Amino acid sequence: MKKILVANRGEIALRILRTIRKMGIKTVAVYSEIDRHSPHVIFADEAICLGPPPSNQSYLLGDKIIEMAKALGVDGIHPGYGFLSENADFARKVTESGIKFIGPSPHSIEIMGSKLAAKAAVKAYDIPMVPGIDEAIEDVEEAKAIAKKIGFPILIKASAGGGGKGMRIVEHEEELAEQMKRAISEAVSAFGDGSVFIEKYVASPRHIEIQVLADEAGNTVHLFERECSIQRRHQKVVEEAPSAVLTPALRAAMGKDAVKVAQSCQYTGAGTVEFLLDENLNYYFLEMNTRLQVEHPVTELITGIDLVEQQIKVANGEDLAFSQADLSITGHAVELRVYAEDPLNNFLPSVGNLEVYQAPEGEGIRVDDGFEEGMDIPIYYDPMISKLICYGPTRSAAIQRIREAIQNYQIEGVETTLGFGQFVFEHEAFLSGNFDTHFVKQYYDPKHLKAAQEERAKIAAQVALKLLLEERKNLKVVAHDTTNWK
Ligand code: MV4
Repeated sequence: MKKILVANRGEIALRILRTIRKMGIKTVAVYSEIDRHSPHVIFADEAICLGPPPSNQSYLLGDKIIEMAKALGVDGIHPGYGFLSENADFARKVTESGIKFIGPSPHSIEIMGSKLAAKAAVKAYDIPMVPGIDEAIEDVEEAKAIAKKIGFPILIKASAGGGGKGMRIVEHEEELAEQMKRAISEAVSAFGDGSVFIEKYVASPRHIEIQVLADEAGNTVHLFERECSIQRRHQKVVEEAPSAVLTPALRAAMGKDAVKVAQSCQYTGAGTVEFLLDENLNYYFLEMNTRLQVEHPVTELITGIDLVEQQIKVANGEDLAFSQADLSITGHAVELRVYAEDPLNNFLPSVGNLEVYQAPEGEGIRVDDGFEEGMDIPIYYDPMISKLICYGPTRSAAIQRIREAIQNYQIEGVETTLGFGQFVFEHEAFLSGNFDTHFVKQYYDPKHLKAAQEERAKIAAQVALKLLLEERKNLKVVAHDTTNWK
């Protein structure tokens, strides 16, 4: 490939463009009117305006992007994450127009986009699944019988759902009919597909996902796990690799199963297989994400592999240059998503101007961002400002480094999740590795940040007072000297 277009914005567009350039390939950016001066646009060799800020008039205009790509002689399109990245129709149209889609086939995207189709695909591969059913259910009496068999509490899930949308917990038989009716109507209005199914509810799971890579020749490897349990309302906030709780044997078993999941849909490129891990370290396949994930950098830091480079090589028809035996984990990486959100005010988006923006620098610190000082955070898109990723030889070294990096990260003009991240990285449950997906709900209260803020204000006041007193002393000396000096 000689020229690649990145159909995305913000930090991920810039991160992908950097690898494309590193590979000696020409870069094309796209942007909406409000992103005209964004770093990803400035960085690229060429850039195309797609239209007004709303996504459906810019970054979601697949046909327009393909048309522009053809006009510029682009031979590959990278969709990043979000927007068009998991749109099978877009992937198909890109390929049909003679351009390489840097991602899996439309077939893989379609199968894994439906939870029921995914369950059907992996059925023959002997992958551990949460007890439940693998077909859509409509009849309430039938649902009751199944729920009684697997035991309450159960979870009703939408087949087309994702990120927790359309999920309902049912604790008792009496609520089932009502909850099922709601789940179906929610699924119809949100996804245009009312198929729901039932699973046993795993009460205190960890969210562990395995990164996989596959080439067109059928070589499939895994790049170990990422721990993503620290999230609020299905939005991940802190991720790390490796997980503090996986043993080498468990890691190998989950890795092997993730590879099988990828093979079940003839997967190519980079993908992520999600598992739930219960308190007894039993794991269950949940779903597969057919895109590059936000948290991919932690995997890059512990494996030394540039995942975007691998995506491009695979899309170009090249075989993977390494096998499973060549891969190993070195050190530990932690990531904090820095959102323009107010952790003191229920994480409400806090858009505005980045009056001060200074990212930390140093050994073992990586910041993936797409904004600069003075820029506005637009209201139209996801409010993530950047990802702060720190690496160290051990978990505690990586955590120590990110705590210092957070202190050296200066952002003013908008509220951010930096302080919230500090709360996580100082929390005993996080430090001991003894946490699950309920961490935020269980431990976080804005009062913790308020207390930390007041403590900082107190120290600042004391330092200011000390400086003032010293200055007064100095002034006195000067005044005294002056009077005696003839
Ligand atoms: C579950 C579960 C418990 N039991 N399935 C949430 C999003 C979607 N990917 C699947 N999710 C869950 N499925 C069973 N059978 C709990 C969750 C879940 C969750 C999973 C991963 C990370 C964070 C989560 C937060 C709440 C619920």
